[in-house]
Amino acid sequence: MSEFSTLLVTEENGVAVVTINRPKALNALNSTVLDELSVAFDELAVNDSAKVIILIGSGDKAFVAGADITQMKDMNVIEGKLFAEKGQHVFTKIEQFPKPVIAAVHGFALGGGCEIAMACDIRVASDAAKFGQPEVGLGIIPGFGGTQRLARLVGRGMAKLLIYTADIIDAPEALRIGLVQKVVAPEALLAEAQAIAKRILKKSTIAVNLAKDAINRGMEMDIPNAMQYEAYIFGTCFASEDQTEGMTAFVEKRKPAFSGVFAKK
Ligand code: DAK
Repeated sequence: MSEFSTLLVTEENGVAVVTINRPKALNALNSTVLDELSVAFDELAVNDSAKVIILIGSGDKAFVAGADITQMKDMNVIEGKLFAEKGQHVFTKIEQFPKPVIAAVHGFALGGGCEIAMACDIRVASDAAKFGQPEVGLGIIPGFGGTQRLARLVGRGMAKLLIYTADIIDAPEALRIGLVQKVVAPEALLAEAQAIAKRILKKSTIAVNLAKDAINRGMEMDIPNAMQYEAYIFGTCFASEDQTEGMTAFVEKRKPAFSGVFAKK
């Protein structure tokens, strides 16, 4: 992995942990963080040993307190547009990343922080996590996909309530509305994300990654096209050794030993 000034990246037993490491600025997303996230995810995409990614913030106050307001404050129109394109590009890269990405959220996940968590596949929160889209209070709207991803995750009415009021909600409320999938004690946060990663790692990597693609792309289609796409992806699974092994192991009443090899039988 490259050396980064705003990220820490570790990898162990198939799980890479990407830590956004600007605790003094509550891990706010400036151009450097966005550039480094882009490089880190590019490198993890081609790193065969990293099969699940966990994204977390450093320090005990914030996951990410949003885009860096001090950097944005004096941007002109061109700089604002370039910053938005950079952010949207990175968030889309995470959303479409060919492996599962789990956000582990402790403390503030505001603005771009909530948006980057929403670009991940699964969100685990500590019971001290706080979520919100405060942009309208800054004279802007959520611009890293928030108006789109929040509405898709929690429904239009709830997304409008949160975005129009800029209300900050706590972890139990985030769980209730479906913004996060699990809430645990702060000290258990990383362990819980790792436990989920471990359960995913026991399954066919090929099937898991294809399921991500089918869900993500299908959600952008109408039902007939999405069903057709699902059938196409389902068929693709039959080109993998994992499909043969998974079904053979079932018939032989043993646990499967997946190779992750995508090879035509
Ligand atoms: N940017 C830069 N610095 C930040 C920051 C941020 N978003 N959030 C916090 N910090 C810095 C503070 O300035 C402070 O720095 P020092 O004064 O110590 O140097 C340090 O982190 C600690 O923060 P506080 O002293 O404020 O800590 P508190 O516990 O009192 O308050 C807080 C925590 C999270 C409630 C508060 O810091 C806060 O309200 N932060 C701002 C939250 C926010 O509004 N976030 C949303 C940002 S808007 C775009 C696309 C997307 C976006 C923008 C553009 N385009 C399409 C162009 C996204 C926008 C956003 O994310």
